Order: sequence, then C-alpha cells, then structure tokens
Amino acid sequence: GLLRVDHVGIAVADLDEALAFYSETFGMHCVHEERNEEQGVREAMIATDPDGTGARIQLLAPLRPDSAIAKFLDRNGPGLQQLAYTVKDVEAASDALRARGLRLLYESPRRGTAGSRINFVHPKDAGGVLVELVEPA
Ligand code: CMX
Repeated sequence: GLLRVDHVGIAVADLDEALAFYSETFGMHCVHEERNEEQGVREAMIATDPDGTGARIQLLAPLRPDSAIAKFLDRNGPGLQQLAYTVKDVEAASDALRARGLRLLYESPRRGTAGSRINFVHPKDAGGVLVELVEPA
C-alpha cells in the first residue's frame, strides 16, 4: 500500500531560476539535485525544514524537447505535474493497482530520484492526477 506522500512534482522551464525563486520567496532550500537522463530531467528536491525529512517539493526541468516535462510545459505551462507516494515495494504496489484495472506506465520499475525505483499510474486512470509510486533506495 501507500505509506505517505513522498513529494509533489512541479514542472519548471529553468531549474536555477526556480531554485532562486523558491529560496528568495519562500525560504526553501535544496536538499538534493541530480540529472536523470532516462527521464529527461534536471531535478531538485527542496524543503522547508533543514534536513528535508518532512514534505518535499520536486522541481523538474526538461533536458530534451521530447521529454515528458517538456511536453507538459508545452501543453500547460509551469505548474503541478505529479503527486508521488512512498511505497515499500513498487512491484507489489503496481501489481495491486493493475489488478484494480489501472494502467501503469511501465511494465517494470525504472530509476527515479536518488536510486529509487519508480512507476506511474496514467493520469486518466487516477482522476486527472499523475501518480508516482516511489520505492526508496
Ligand atoms: N497530470 C495530469 N494529466 C496529464 C498529465 C499530468 N502530468 N500529463 C498528461 N496528462 C493528460 C493530458 O492532459 C491528456 O489529457 P486529454 O487527452 O484530456 O487532453 C492526457 O493525459 C494525455 O495522455 P497521453 O497522450 O497518454 O500522454 P502524454 O504524451 O501527454 O504523456 C504521460 C503523459 C503521463 C504518459 C507522460 O507525461 C509520462 O510518461 N509521464 C511519466 C514520466 C514523467 O513524468 N517523468 C518526469 C518526472 C521524472 C521523475 O519524477 O523522476
């Protein structure tokens, strides 16, 4: 099952500009940053608390024009893109949702932030929300 909200993902055009905005405007700071070539993103996890153990926000900027985030920005502009839940076992969680008739985007999990294993529920099968399942490393 779902353990907790892992993070909320926000699509942005420029990661450095977004990091500066969140820092200067909301006093949030970066707790992790990486490039995920497979997902086509440069991403940063930001938080309100010093160690980032509370709720985190994931800023997602596209690396390529054909990436999921680039498509999202083209269609919607910047904004909320995904809601991610922590799970203990991403394969088991995906199978349970498939059994309820939901479409998972990947047949088997892919690599997400910080070596996590991830899959997604198609937003059309989850009330218009792109749901990510995250099994931490
Ligand atoms: N949230 C809600 N609805 C969304 C959506 C989103 N993020 N992205 C697309 N949709 C909707 C579209 O508005 C469209 O609806 P309409 O048909 O009513 O216009 C429909 O879903 C389109 O579906 P599609 O043609 O099957 O798919 P798209 O080419 O738009 O791609 C998706 C959507 C979810 C399959 C794609 O974004 C994807 O593969 N996402 C998973 C990977 C990802 O998001 N990676 C970036 C983050 C990396 C990370 O978290 O580590």
